[in-house]
Amino acid sequence: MKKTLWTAIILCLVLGPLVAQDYWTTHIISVEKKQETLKKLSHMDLDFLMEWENKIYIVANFDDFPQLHEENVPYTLETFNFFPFKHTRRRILQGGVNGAYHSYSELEQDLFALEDSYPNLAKVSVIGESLEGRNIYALKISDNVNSDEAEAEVLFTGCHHAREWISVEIPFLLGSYLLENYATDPQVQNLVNQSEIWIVPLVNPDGLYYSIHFYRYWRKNRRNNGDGTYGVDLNRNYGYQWGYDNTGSTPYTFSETYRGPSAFSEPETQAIRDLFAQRNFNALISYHSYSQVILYPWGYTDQPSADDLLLEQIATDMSTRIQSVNGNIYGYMQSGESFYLTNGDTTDWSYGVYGIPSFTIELPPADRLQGQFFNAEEDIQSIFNDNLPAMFYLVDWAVQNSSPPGGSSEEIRRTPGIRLEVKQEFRDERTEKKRRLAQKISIERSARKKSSGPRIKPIGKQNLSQNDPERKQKKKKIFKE
Ligand code: 0X9
Ligand code: CA
Ligand code: CA
Ligand code: ZN
Repeated sequence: MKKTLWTAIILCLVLGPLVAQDYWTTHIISVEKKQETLKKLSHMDLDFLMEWENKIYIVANFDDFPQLHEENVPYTLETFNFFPFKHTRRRILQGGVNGAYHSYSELEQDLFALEDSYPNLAKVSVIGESLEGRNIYALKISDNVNSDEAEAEVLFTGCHHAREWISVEIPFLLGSYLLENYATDPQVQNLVNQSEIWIVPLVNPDGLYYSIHFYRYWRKNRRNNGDGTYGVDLNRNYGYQWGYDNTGSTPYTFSETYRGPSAFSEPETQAIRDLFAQRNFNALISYHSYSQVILYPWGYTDQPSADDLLLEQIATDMSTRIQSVNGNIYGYMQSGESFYLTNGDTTDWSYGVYGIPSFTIELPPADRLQGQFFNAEEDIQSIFNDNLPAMFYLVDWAVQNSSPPGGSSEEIRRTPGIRLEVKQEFRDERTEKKRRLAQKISIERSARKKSSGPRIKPIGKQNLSQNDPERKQKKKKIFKE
């Protein structure tokens, strides 16, 4: 105790000035005091701070990190443990580098822990490998999880975009919720028994790593584009109407919405494509943030899809269910009717090729002023609570709609562009609500057009590469966390 206090005092004295000046570029890290590690460090020009409880503490500058990765030195970021800032302190101490949010390795651990605890219900598989060699994990949840049963299949994905940390948590929490409540909650049991729920919480592990350790606003994957720029926007790399125009994605490597050299050029999108080829999904939600909205295809055009009514119906139903939890409102609309177009996104592809209802859910906050890509760690749980009934609803929808009437147990594979069924009552009452919404959107759109030209991304989603510290970096390296 005394020792801790002294350490803290000494550190404050030594590092006090550092905090003010170099807060963004200088960090304190610790490494295990191991022969192997020390040998690697000895080649580097580092600022050793102290040794304590079998760990070596180091002051590392921004420029040191690439080398640490190059040498494959495992370290822990300690900065925030020494200089706690406001409310976040306790959580960061509990949850490692990025607080209560999952890093790649934390997620890996937690997924395997779920599999270990619920071997009959949960199965983790590796569906692909990222550019930098990280695994892309899928968690399958079902009764008799090890056998492939003729049940409805629903896919939930998260984190196509690195900085959208909350989008890892929501699908992950669905997994843990289902497993933890299976034994006691008949509704959960029912749903899990009748379906195969697939969760891929982290499609872009390299990007997430970069966002945690280097640049919080990183969006794309970590493709070396070979011209000094990095990253392909994974949500522009899917193979349906890929590169349809240069508004919904761009051919420019530096752009935040760079679509890549060809459709499915990236291993991360290939992993999802290949998973689809092996499974028989009936519905999909791809989580993103932010803006609290449920979007459905098409994204590449503002023309409605052949299944516009059905997609809207499901979106409305999900929105209603979300709202019923805590009153939080998630709007809904066709993607291409929002204020920007997207081509090559996940949901246009899954709907366009497999004909399944597909949704992008943009999680909170509702707008930039309420925190942009940052949600308080304390809010993760309630964001999940809000979303859970919508997730249940979609799985239930898939269960109700996946097998042909007459109860044949044989599965149907939907063919591209198949027309789905819409409840007649919905067709009849597609209502005031839609008209009012359309009106509201068109007002917002024209306001945006007036202020900033047509079809640009909203503020806070614009190209941020000017601020990207990567520009200062010379070396790029492959590393594992
Ligand atoms: O632009 C995207 O990929 C998604 N938004 S985000 O801010 N998370 O990057 C939205 C994809 C859905 N499509 C459209 N809104 N058109
Ligand atoms: Ca964490
Ligand atoms: Ca099953
Ligand atoms: Zn996104």
